[in-house]
Amino acid sequence: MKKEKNIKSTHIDEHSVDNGNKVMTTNDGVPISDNNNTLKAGNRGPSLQQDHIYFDKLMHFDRERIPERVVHARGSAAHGIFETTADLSKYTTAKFLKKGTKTPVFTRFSTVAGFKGSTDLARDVRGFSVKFYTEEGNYDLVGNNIPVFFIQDAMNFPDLVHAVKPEPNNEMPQAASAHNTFWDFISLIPEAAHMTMWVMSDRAIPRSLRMMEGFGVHTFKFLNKEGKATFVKFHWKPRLGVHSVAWNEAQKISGFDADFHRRDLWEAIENDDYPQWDLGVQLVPEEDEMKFSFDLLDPTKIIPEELVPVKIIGTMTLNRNPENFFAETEQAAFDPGRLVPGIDVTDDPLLQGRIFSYMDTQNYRLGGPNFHELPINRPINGKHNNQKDGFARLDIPKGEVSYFPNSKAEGCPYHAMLKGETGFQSHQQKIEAHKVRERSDSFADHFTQARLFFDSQSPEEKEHIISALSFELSKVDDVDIRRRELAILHQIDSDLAKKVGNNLGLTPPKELDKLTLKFARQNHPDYPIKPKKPEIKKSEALSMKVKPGEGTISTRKVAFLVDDGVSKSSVDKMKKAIEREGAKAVLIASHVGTMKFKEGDTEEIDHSYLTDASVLYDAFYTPGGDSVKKLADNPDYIQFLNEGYRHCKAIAFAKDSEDLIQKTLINKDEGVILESNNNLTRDFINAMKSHRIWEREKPRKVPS
Ligand code: HDE
Repeated sequence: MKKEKNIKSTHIDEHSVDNGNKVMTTNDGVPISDNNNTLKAGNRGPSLQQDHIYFDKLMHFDRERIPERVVHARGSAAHGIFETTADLSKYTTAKFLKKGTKTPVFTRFSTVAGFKGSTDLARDVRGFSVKFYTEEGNYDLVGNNIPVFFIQDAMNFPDLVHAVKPEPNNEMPQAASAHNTFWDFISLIPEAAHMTMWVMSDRAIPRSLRMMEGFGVHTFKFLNKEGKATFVKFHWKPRLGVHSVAWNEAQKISGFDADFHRRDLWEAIENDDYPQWDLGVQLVPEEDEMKFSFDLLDPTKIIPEELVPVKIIGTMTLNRNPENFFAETEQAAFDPGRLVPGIDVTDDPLLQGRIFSYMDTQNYRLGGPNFHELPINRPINGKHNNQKDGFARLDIPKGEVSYFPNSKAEGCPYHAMLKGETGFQSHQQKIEAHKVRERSDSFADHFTQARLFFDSQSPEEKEHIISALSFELSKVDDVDIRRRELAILHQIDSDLAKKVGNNLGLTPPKELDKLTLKFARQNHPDYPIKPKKPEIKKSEALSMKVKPGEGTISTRKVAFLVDDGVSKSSVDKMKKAIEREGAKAVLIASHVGTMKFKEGDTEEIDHSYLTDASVLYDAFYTPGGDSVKKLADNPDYIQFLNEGYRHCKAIAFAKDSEDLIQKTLINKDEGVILESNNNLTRDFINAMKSHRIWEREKPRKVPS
């Protein structure tokens, strides 16, 4: 993996503060003599009002919090570089997309529904925001890990968010869509059907932020030097493949380590295992806008990769953790309206609505209009305009001129056009229209792509979707809502609806509910409208199973289940083999501290069956030695293995483990590697490469 550190700082280093060997001061730089005691009248007397040092400290403390993001409140981020590897000059003038250009980036991943302190492993969409600090200003690609959205028009966004967030009367449940109000809303708007399928799939419970795709979601436009537009969809493809955990596992991880994804990202970067994604684009010539069975402006639709292939144009490498979470990750202001010359928005009504909200939210959250001057948000090429004043202004503009046109500052700062540069240009699209509040009937096909997604999944993935829908709808206590959603599912796939219905004790209605139809007809008076014939019925790219990623085990965490008396050679042989492939071995024993090997050597152990949990690891190995007998009597060890098996992970045993296996609920299969029957290291690594042995779930013996 590439080990190049970030190429150009984003003004952040200039602002970083080093307290090393410095005297403690007040905010005005006055040295402090005592940071333990307030000023009192006598050492047992009342505090004095003149204690400006205490007031200085508490005034700041009382204002430490700023409003969290209304959505995407919980997130983690990293710095990195983006390198363009393709020639795009035919399509866009964007300078950072010139082949060979390296651009610093800051990338923030997030969940949507939970509060800032909620768990990482919620079933949810993940935000995937990238700020490119280009030579022509900041470009933000503010996307998600799911390529479509629930709604088509920005007007419905606050309602969607209110429905999914904890309910207003009792503020429950936290970071979960499995409740009445979410499904009430979703079951009334059939346009949500496609995204609902994605959110109920394993995409919504990623194994790692480093193992998920990213999508720009909307169709955007590239503009070339002639001003010609090309429609473009953006895709981030992770080098480590696309992987998820099991739902049962996700719920347990939330308890054992609510920071699981944040920690994983942080540790990978600290270990120089830099996460990488390739950026891909789907390009559609302007004249082909109407060529498809779906509308390119509808954010509930993808362009199947079979129709327009994804062309890889560059690579992003995240290689530096933030120094300070608040100053960088929390204060980062992403906005789909941060565009650079050569990239423009389309008329997608959701995208159009986003252009207002982000700037507005940042004005509020970051305390005024000068948030651009915060180090994390500053463009590297500097900003020059006549805007002035406002809360927390950091820049000190020189001179008497703050207007344009002017003669006193020789017309500066000048329009790009005045000196032969083009500057930012909007696409000169012709518009001839009436002002209406309406929805285009080309947005009215709500089920074809939901079906395409479901039909493209492997049998195991389909089972997971059925289980997720059954879980969520079981938590809905209003039978009318359950029935309404079942009617929507029936439109997608009757077998899917039947199976979910069985778990709810309901027969799915064949027709959409009267209320659903009523709301759909508010947008489309003639609803349902006969959809156009789809171009394809299956798309391989939509299945995580069909897309095995790189088949790598790089950075995977393997638990070595040991105890005093374990054979060092048995440990070392496996350790060497998996480390060669980039995986990490973590020794777990019945106690932390010094552990004795059979051969007499010792090792310091940081993890025990008490402090760690099976769900935090990707695979398990039980080395040989005298430890094997001890482990057979250790219920925590047996639980580790049973859970690992339940979650379909690769499990390997050194020789003489037969009696021990008898004590577990493990049934031998291709993911259970025995030194006595297999090529231990090779077969274990291959089993790990397949990520999970999902087939194991069917004849499952281990309870939830
Ligand atoms: Fe957002 N969204 N959104 N959104 N969104 C915000 O902006 C909004 C939408 C997305 O890492 C907010 O700074 C509206 C789609 C991400 O800091 C807010 C609409 C997609 C992030 C906002 C949408 C997204 C946000 C809250 C419908 C995927 C986190 C805090 C018109 C393409 C950015 C903030 C970060 C954050 C509004 C729909 C992605 C309130 C009005 C579609 C990744 O402005």
